[in-house]
Amino acid sequence: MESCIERIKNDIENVTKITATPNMGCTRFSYGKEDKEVREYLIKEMEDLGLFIKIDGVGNIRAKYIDNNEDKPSIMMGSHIDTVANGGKFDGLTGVITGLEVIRVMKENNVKLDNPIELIIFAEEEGSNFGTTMVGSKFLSGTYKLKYLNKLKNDDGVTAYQVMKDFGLDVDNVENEVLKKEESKAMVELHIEQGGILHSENLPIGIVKAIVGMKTYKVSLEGVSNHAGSTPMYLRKDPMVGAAEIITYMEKVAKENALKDTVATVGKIHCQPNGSNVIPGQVEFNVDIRDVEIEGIEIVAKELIDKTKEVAEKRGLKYSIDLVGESDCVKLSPKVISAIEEVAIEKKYAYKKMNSGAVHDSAMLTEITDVGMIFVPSIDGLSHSPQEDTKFEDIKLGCDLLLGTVIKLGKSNLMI
Ligand code: HGY
Ligand code: MN
Ligand code: MN
Repeated sequence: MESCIERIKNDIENVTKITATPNMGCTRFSYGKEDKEVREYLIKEMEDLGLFIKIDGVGNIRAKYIDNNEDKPSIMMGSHIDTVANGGKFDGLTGVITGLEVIRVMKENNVKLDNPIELIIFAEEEGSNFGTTMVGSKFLSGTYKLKYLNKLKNDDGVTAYQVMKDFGLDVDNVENEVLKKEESKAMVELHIEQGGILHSENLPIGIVKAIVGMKTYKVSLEGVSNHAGSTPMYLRKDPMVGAAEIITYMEKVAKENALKDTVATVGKIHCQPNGSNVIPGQVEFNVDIRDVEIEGIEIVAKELIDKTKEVAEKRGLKYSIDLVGESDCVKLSPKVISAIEEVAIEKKYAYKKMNSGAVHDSAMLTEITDVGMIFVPSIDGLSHSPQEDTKFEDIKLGCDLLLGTVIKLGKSNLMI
């Protein structure tokens, strides 16, 4: 019993054609036109499989394959379908398509399990709309409450609540849809590694031990907007130069003063009024800090706050620092890890146990259910880029490992 590489390829190619930036990678933000089109495609595939489909108030899709076992907790699979701007074909989507394929293969082979199988598509995992990751899974896990959606705004200043309402979601009901412990026996997410370890070591499979935690801060610096030509240097209150000083200092701290796995990134910056002959009035940027140890994150966060205060006072700038998103470092379930490992050994797959430098929705479910993750290689470790690539042969191997793991977890003799 194996997955079908042609169906996997067909689904991934069909979905990746739906992008706001053709020929420049995948751009599919949650709640947008492309997201709607992909949802329609996948919901049709799920309906054809006879799955019971529910869409919650923030747009998470839960599709259940029930076979005289509806009173039992589900074995869950899934990931996300939204992307970063000009992102890759495989980030998130691979976990959704392989989950769909696992259900197809189980139905075709009339596999009977003691537990229902559930495919979850998490909404707004990338945070491309509102600047904070894993929004859908933070609501499904009950981490975020409804009022938070009026705090979160997109670049046009529209609240997340309104964006979701306009998308046709029953947002007000979201707090009644939190995943309960008794609903889930395990969650297994398949995802591309988004790093270069597996590809460089020529390994087809990664079994994830831990997922990094992260904190995202939004720093806002306000100076005096003025003429670029007639304003002497000594009279300036320039927030762009202040931002540059803080951003380069963040790199230094992450490299030299934190822990070996600590990373800090500034990838999003806004400058007002953004004219080449105008000294900016305001500059805003996000600082994304991650590590598998919380201490690494705290070191960089403290230095960010202290440095911002020092630079703002020195340059006569007003400033604010807001924590706009965070998630804990999580260790994954030893029971699910060993289930994945047993199947990999049975199938004679070479594999490596490793940590994840990217965050994933499954990280939000570790307090509710037993969570495991399967990685497949990213060629040259590239991700969040149009050059992101993974061999379909590796995706098929990962899918067969996911299938074997779900069957192992779904047999009652394997208490978990
Ligand atoms: O940012 C991340 O790690 C994930 O790709 N959203
Ligand atoms: Mn992802
Ligand atoms: Mn991503």
